[in-house]
Amino acid sequence: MIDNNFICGTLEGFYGRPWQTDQRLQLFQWMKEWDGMNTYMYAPKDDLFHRSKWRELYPDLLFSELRDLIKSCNSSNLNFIYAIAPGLDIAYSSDSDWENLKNKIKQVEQAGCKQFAILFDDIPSKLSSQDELVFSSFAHAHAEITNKLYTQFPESKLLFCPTVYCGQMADYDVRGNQYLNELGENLNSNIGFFWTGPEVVSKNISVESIQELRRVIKRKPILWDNLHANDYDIRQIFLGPYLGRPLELKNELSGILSNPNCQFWANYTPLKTLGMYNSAIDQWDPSQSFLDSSKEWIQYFGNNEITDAEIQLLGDCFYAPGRMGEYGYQIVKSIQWILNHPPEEWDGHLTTFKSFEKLLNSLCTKLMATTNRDLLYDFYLPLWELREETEYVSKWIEWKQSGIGEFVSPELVPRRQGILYDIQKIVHGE
Ligand code: GDL
Repeated sequence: MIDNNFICGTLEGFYGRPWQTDQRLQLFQWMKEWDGMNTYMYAPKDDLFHRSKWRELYPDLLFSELRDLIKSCNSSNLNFIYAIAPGLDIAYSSDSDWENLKNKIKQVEQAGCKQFAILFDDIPSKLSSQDELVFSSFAHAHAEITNKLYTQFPESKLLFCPTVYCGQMADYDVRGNQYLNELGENLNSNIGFFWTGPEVVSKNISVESIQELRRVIKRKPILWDNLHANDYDIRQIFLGPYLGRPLELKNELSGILSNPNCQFWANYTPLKTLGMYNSAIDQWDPSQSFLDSSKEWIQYFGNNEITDAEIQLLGDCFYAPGRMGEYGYQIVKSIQWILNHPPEEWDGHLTTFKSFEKLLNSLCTKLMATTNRDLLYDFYLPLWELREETEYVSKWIEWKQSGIGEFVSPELVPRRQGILYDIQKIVHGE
């Protein structure tokens, strides 16, 4: 049985261009149809009124858009959580900032929202001299303002994101972290507590790590899961399934919200498989869940000539942070072999590479003709780069097989130049 009190869903909480209204409506439609998903949290870092201008009320047009969004979410039987992120410049001890915060929440409440979150991630972690006169510590300020908000809106659910939100930020000493211990003592125990795992982007999360955290914060945390987030590296995209979290982890958590790729259309499989993970009882097979959900994902590709094999190739190449799908590993292995061995030893590796190249090219051609242009643009950068690199290898193979002269790069336009690459060369070497 799925626990209906377990929060599970999507968190739009990345840096970069927020999703469009029609994309969010599509998301609600998906989540309504899927098992295991019940929540959407609105926290786009670059909604001006969520973070930079948190004090200001939404102007009329944006307010009515937000109201419509909340309505659609609720009518899909999903919980809508509105998050506010005042931490960049709030004066914790100021009465006027308290009024600003209260008024903003009241405004969103009038739009029909009943659940809120207050976020203190990625902010300056030192109190101003004015606040130091009133609060003994950063945790004291956070607990006090969040508890006050909780008391002010007794009908609403409230979640809290700390400034230390992963093991790494606690110098991997969660038990000894003063900020977390103080919050555990002082933050009202009915307030939800976000955590991203051992790292900001946690490849794996162990049951023990969360048990340790629970003892410190005195409640079950909600996982703010950045597994599929890609806002920190625009050249990557993650299409793989929900993985690296044992099923038993759910017992230690009060919820999981996935903060996924900025590119909306990349998120079908990551989110669908999170719902599947939440519904799973005693067995979890990420690769199988990927295969199952990608069969449904294909209908959104806007070209019914695209095949299962092409979608799987896409997923296996762009799987998860630091991980590829099985086919991705085979391709890399074959390229490595080819580059380091004479042509007479290439055998099956050449076949693997050639069939990969063919599949990739046919996928790209079909995507170019898709009627879902937004989906195409979402995949453009990583796919384009992969295709260029593949073409390069292909030309090198041709040259090697011909046995003639020097290898001449087939690149027609210069790539990977500019200030970023120059700095990287100096810092990290060639
Ligand atoms: C973060 C940010 C999040 C961002 C993610 C990945 C949290 C709590 N905050 O640190 O907004 O999308 O990293 O870059 O994760």
